[in-house]
Amino acid sequence: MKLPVIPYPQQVRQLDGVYRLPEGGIHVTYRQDDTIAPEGYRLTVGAGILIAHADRAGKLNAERTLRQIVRHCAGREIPCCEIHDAPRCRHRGFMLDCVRHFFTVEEIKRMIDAMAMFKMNVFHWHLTDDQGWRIQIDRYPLLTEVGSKRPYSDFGRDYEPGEYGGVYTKDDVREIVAYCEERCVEVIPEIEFPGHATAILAAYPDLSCDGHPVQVSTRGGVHTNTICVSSEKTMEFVKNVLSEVVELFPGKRIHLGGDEAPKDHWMNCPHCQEYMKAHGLKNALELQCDFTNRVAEFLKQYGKTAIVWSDSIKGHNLSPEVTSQYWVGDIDLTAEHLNKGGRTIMSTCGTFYLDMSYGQTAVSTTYKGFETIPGVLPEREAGILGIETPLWTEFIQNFDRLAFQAFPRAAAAAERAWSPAELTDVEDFKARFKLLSADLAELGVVPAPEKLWDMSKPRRIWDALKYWHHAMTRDDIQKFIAQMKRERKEAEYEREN
Ligand code: TNX
Repeated sequence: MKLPVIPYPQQVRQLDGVYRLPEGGIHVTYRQDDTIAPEGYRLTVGAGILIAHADRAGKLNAERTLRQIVRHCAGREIPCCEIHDAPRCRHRGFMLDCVRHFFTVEEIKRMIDAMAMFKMNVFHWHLTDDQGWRIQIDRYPLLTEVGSKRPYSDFGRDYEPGEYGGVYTKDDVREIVAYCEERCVEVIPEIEFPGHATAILAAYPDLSCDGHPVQVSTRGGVHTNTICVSSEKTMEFVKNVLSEVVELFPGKRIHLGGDEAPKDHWMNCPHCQEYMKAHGLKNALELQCDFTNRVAEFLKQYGKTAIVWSDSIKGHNLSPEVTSQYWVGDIDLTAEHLNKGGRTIMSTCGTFYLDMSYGQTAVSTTYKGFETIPGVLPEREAGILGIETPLWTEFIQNFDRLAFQAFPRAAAAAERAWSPAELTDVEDFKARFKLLSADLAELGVVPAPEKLWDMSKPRRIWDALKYWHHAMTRDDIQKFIAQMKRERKEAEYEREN
């Protein structure tokens, strides 16, 4: 077996001899070396231990590697070696949905530690959705008072009685941000517009096209409650919210959501129709892109760029300055966005979604990752920033379940994003992961049992059926069909124009 390290380094040269761990703890000599790549390092284990790095992230990454080697090589001896390492992808992210279920600051910190152990460097924090608004915004107190609570929860076949809610105060946010900063992890907050907006509209109904009152949602799936994308009042709200958000997050990127935004309201809103005419927008897909472009333009003055889910590129007029995060649908659109000079983060749902059951997405599936995006010009491939693993929490009610869903798949994705593409032996990955799961256990993070990692075909089918039976009631299936029809209609708008 290889050295007990995940993600496996770019280059490992084993040298003769062993290094005996001294009784009083190991002593490391550090050297700053600007020729080393960002986040990269050189670790030499010989007569002594030497770490060379250009930046603080590189130093931390070297220490993460060293800790794994020291703890998991047998006995008090480690093999002498020289490691040259740097990430393949610069974006190695983990997304946590804190809306469908709420996780405490302490739980989030534990998850961040678990991710950072595998050199993930982005924490994408999903903070707003139909079922709750989870970040304090001083100017709009009703987002907390009304928008952060739902009367009960009813996801698929899981019914949880009793009011459910939670909100992160600005101090909570600062605490998470500082915690991530110490670990060289970028925090990307996600504030969803224009879809997944039911909680916003429950608090401020006049931000929708028709102003009808709605309630914070108690169920999953796609909701038609979108904000009105053509009204001044709505734009002012979006800007005011974001100007408080940008102050809290020192990172350069803000996620604007933008997935699953049904166009029903905009098609029936005289104001939206007028806006489309005035701005030469041919259909509602272009209208959504136009909205996103305006918000992205606003963020620019704060030195921030926007990220959106890949649904938002369907209008073809999204600015290439906005990064798209691919999760499902026509991959050609992503190629088109890249070829225009745009960027993408890969979160393909069948590969990287951690909320899927292990029957649907086996460890070996996540480990395979993706090869290339067909149709991308070679000179545009650098726009593929990396990989992110989203963890949606409709069916995840507590931290233990979170850990179960996340590991080992998040570690598999972390290795895919960091290590050389030629590294494809999933069995070797699993052997290393088994050793390292002791480190996770110390954080109270218990991975799924090995028997689930790669099940036989019949068991996978059975497991997938069980998942869908659990996730979907008859009512959900009807809603799902309605959504499919809606998407077909969207495709028609496009073809007609
Ligand atoms: C779709 S993935 C969503 C989420 C759900 C997820 C899983 C994405 C961008 N949107 O709102 O949680 O499916 O059910």
